[in-house]
Amino acid sequence: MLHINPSAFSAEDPTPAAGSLAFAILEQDKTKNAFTTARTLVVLRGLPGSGKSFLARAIAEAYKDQCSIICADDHNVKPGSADGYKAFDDAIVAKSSGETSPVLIVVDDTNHTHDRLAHLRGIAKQHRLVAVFLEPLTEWRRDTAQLTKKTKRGIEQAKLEAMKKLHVEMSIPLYFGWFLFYTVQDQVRETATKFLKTLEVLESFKKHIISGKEEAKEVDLEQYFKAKGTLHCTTKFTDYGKAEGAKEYTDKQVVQDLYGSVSDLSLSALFITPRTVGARVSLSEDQLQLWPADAEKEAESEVPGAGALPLGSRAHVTLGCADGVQPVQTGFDLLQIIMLQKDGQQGEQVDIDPGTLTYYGEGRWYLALKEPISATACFSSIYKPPAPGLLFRKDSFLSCELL
Ligand code: 2AM
Repeated sequence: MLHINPSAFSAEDPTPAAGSLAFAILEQDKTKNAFTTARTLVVLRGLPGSGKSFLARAIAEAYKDQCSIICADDHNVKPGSADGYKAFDDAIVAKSSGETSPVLIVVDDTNHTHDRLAHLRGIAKQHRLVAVFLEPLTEWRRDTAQLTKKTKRGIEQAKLEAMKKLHVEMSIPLYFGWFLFYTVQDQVRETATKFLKTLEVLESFKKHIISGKEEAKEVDLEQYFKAKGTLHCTTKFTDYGKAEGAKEYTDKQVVQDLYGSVSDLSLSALFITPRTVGARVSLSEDQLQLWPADAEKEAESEVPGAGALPLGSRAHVTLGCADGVQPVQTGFDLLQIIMLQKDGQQGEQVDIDPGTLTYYGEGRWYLALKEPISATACFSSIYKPPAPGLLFRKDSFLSCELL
């Protein structure tokens, strides 16, 4: 339960409207505890007068000295204008990069354009911060007639209407999912690398080698698979509203309620195919509430019969892809393996240290882990620039691209 100390707010602050601070980041103990250790960038987004600064202060009050607010108003940034962003961004980067930087950094600005959202997410990624995008829950947050009265900046309603259009368009991200905390990503990558190294020297693997040829030959799996960004388990690919069911998913009460919440994903298996390497995620009952009812059905065209598999069967973390392969393939590869298992295929089994490894033919290997990996993750969303930009960087296998 959230207890707000009234003295933390200025005299101008209204009393919070019932439910207007109902955010997981403020109300859920597990989430709050996790955010006191994992560095997080909370990006507030909303029209002037919608209650962002009030929300920022509520977060600061809840997290005390572990939280720092960076407010656009303090950096001469004007809503709807590109001016002033250099100094503002420098301040955000300075807070994000310092060793003594606060755990929670709150960016208080309108953030109503794709550019700004993608840019801030890029900063978060560069500095290994989990990014969460929050809009105030005030009743008037999109009512421009009320907002003109509430904002102290004297913005005309017509201008607010123009901002609102962009703001509403950007309310649907590229995708939703659970984003692994960065320290957890390091551990999962390490485990994945060990798995590939184990395979490379395994006689039965060499025999079936990734190309499917029967002759034994050397293969460098760490070169073969390229890393694909921040490790995450996609729940819904919404494509900024263009994907089918995107709006319905975004508007679901459970998605709103659990947005920003932290939970532990159970990674129960690792698998590779000639196209992808991934981790299977076994979702809990609570996590399944966020899983779209048609996620498996949507894969029917790629994996016939997948629609009849239990909800959550497609849940995975992509760890790497072969050249030219898109990450969405990882979920299809996993579903194919699960279909084979469902059809009773035994495959060729080998016991290795972390669990039972099974070869299902056509270069498909599945390692059921004796001990599932518990991966702490935040249910959040992603905005990306249209094409890799200035910050692009590529390291060795299973490291992150910057954007
Ligand atoms: P995945 O690795 O979890 O499969 C951005 O493209 C992310 O969205 C990818 O990492 C991929 O996640 C997922 N994705 C892309 N296209 C998708 C689609 N059509 N359906 C589901 N997920 C998709």
